[in-house]
Amino acid sequence: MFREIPTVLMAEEIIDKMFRRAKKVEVSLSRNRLLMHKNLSIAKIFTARDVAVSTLQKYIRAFPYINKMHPFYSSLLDLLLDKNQYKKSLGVLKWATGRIESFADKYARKVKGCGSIDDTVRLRKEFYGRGASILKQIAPHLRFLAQAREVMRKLPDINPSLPTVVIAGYPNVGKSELVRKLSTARPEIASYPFTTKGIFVGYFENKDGKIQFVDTPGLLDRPLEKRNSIEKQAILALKYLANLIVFMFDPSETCGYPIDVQKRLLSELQEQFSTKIIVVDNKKDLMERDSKYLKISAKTGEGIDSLIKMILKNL
Ligand SMILES: Nc1nc2c(ncn2[C@@H]2O[C@H](COP(=O)(O)OP(=O)(O)OP(=O)(O)O)[C@@H](O)[C@H]2O)c(=O)[nH]1
Ligand SMILES: [Mg+2]
Repeated sequence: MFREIPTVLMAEEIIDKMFRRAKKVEVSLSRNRLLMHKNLSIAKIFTARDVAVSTLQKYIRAFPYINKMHPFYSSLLDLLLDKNQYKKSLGVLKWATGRIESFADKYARKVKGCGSIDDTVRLRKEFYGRGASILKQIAPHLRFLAQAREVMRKLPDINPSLPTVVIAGYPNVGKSELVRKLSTARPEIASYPFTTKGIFVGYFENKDGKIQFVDTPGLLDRPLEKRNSIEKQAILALKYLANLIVFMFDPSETCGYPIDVQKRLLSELQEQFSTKIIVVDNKKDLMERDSKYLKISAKTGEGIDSLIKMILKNL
């Protein structure tokens, strides 16, 4: 989703790049030495400006507007980073490009009108100083955006237009295992074998189409305001993405949580979301209880075909 956001250079790095490029600038020799030096200084000023402005503009274009994102992503980002700071930092970058552009124009004009070779050099250096100082001023914002990029790059690629099944339940009941089994395409969760810390996605595809499975971090049964950011991510997935929810019980309680608290979580979700919920009992290979729910084993794959049929019927 946000993988194409480029690496954000720090202020010092942009300044270095500006000077390096400007240093390489040459102009054709001319008998009129003053004119030649004026042209050289102006060319260097504009080169330095272009490096700074194009770098900043690249970031301004690459970081998407939070308000224009799918609500799942905008709420997720709101959870994971400071949304106001994000907007502010991008605004500050825009401000900086304007300042650098207007300084470049101003100093180019001064160079044009100056009367000595020494002045062309002095004015050019003065412009460099101004440009560098603007970049230093925005250093905290570049740092923030570099961090935001790290957060954003790790967000899952979710296609909100695909039929989406979100798997919910207590931690360790086997949600990730199930998404792995249900997915025909290799899910991203493969690299997180134990506990899911974020949202991961798998896909099931057959001749009738494609279904998106969203594996969520385990939810504990507690009020929203007490939930940590990992649990809140799960809630957002349920709220904004789910066309269908699969709620998973672990009757064996090897997940570490008694069945009663798992039941309470199910009731809570039923109250909170109007989305259809399919309930399954997992870890059938370990134990089965007397219940009306479909019994599966995410580990051995038992019951998975029936579950897929149920999902297809309900989507
Ligand atoms: N015996 C047995 N073990 C299972 C089954 N399903 C999952 N497990 C095991 O239970 C443990 C937890 O499985 P996960 O899929 O990571 O559980 P999860 O619900 O994704 O956990 P969180 O991401 O922490 O919420 C793993 O060791 C799995 O191998 C099952 O059907 N039978
Ligand atoms: Mg998991």
